[in-house]
Amino acid sequence: MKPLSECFLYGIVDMGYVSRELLPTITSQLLQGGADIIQLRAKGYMPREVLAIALEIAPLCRAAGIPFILNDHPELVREAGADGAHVGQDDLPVSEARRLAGPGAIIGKSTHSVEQAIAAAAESPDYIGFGPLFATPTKPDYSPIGTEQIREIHRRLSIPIFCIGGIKRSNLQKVLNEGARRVVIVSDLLQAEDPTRRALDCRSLLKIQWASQTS
Ligand code: TZP
Ligand code: MG
Repeated sequence: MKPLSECFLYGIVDMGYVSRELLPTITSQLLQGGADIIQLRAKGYMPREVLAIALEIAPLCRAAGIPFILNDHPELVREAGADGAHVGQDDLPVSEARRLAGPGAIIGKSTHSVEQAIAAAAESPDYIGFGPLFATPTKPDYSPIGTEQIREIHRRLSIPIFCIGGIKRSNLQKVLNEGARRVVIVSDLLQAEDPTRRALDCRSLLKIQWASQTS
């Protein structure tokens, strides 16, 4: 499986955007487009349903050698054949999620400010999400935090940081110019006419940035 250190484009298959029937198709499209890590986000679904859906997605990610993460539900990680779980500020602590998900699982945590990111890092998640950078219909109740703190948070933390929230192909270069290295993109991939093409375009911008920072 691809290590997190090599993951730059994080795609979320969010059931607020994709019907259950189309989930495997769009997951495959994102994988073909070079998504490095995939999360299933099924807000409002019963654990039983999340498990059934995850069991359809997990083999696709496994075949692609890409980590598959469940939003919430660390207790389902093993049964679903997933590789980890993502918890929010109001969810279980990282340590508890890790205990439920089992040895070797990837645990990520959402953060919405520099202070939260620093506090979250002290819980030793495998990565954090940082945002929403911009206002987004995917998480409408959250105030955008802007891009000014991206550099600071990268200076202060050494774990992988995935910037998130309102990131699109059209503003990705700006976000990278502000210091982001890794991004989560949800609606811009899922609503693209050709999600594979959109993911490939985003991946190539990330790759150029990544190559320029390591050379
Ligand atoms: N957490 C912070 S912003 C966000 C989540 C899940 C939604 C990102 O979605 P989009 O469509 O890429 O703005
Ligand atoms: Mg949550």
